[in-house]
Amino acid sequence: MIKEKIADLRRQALEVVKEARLSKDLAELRIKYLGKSGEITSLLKGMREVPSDERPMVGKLVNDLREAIENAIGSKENQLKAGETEERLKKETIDVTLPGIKLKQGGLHPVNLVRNELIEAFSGLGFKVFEGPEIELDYYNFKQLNIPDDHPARDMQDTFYINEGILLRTQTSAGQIRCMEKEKPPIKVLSPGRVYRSDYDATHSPMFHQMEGLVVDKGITLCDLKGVLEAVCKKVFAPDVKTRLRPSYFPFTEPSVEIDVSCSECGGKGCSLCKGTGWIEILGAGMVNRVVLENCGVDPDVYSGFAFGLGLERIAMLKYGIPDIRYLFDNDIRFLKQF
Ligand code: FA5
Repeated sequence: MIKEKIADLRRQALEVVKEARLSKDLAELRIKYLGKSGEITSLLKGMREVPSDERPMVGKLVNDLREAIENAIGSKENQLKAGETEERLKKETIDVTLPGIKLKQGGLHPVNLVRNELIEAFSGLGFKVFEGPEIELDYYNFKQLNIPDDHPARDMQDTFYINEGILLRTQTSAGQIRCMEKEKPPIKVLSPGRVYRSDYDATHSPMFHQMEGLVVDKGITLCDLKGVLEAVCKKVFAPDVKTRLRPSYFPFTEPSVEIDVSCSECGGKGCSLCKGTGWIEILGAGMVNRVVLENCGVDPDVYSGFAFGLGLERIAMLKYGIPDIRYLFDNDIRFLKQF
């Protein structure tokens, strides 16, 4: 009786193993036949009913059956795995003749383009870059620049204060003081960086970039300032661009000037961009005030210097014809892609 049962189970098990199509089916069959509560285990449980003289022979048959099922599952498993690997490799085949996926190339922001261009132009004239902190002491941003606590010039720059005495720098001019404290003349530095003011309209942004220039040496005059800025403007705008100096006021320069360039849009005839004047203001500048030199331990009777500060966004707007400063900070990819 049990012999027939063993023979039936062998036939049935080898058949289903042969028919299996997936590795996971084989795993299920292994549990069904060879698992703890599988068919072989239940056969062994039935051994109690087998007459004792037949037990060794029946035991051998059960062991043979277990071995036969294990072997059948093992070899079927190898066969399926080989097939599955082949199938996967076929699916993963790469057609090297297909065109590749083009990676989108990023570009530099217009403010960085202008910044790099200016640094290159000034470096050619011997300027080196000096960078100061964005979170600055009132001492460097105002006091040492000849703007004491109650000076009305503080109203010209709407300041973000962090606490009393500490602020977000409103001008890269703070770097002038840090530089003169650190280095002795001759000094010829360029200090680019972010500055902050409580301003917001088409030409004013609460965060913008300035680039400061400072030259201190013996015998520096306003002509040197004009010559340097004229050379750079011709390089950055156009070789025929004209520049002019207009009297202005900054507490840290004396005399102070504003520098205009001839309008790139109308060539100086007058248009809406230059508000009919033919000129566009690009920066503030002047001869370093004696008081500032003295504050930094530089003898104003031996040394003189000039300083200038320009707004990078304004230059980028002029150069690329950008009508509103906010385009520069909206991060609209359609705008940025044009540069
Ligand atoms: C100054 O900040 C002086 N420190 C410049 C200077 C340096 C004068 C050295 C003398 C010697 P002013 O506040 O004018 O000056 O700003 C300089 C430039 O920054 C302006 O010409 C303008 O181009 C730009 N600017 C000012 N405010 C903003 C703003 N809110 N958004 C964008 N650009 C601005």
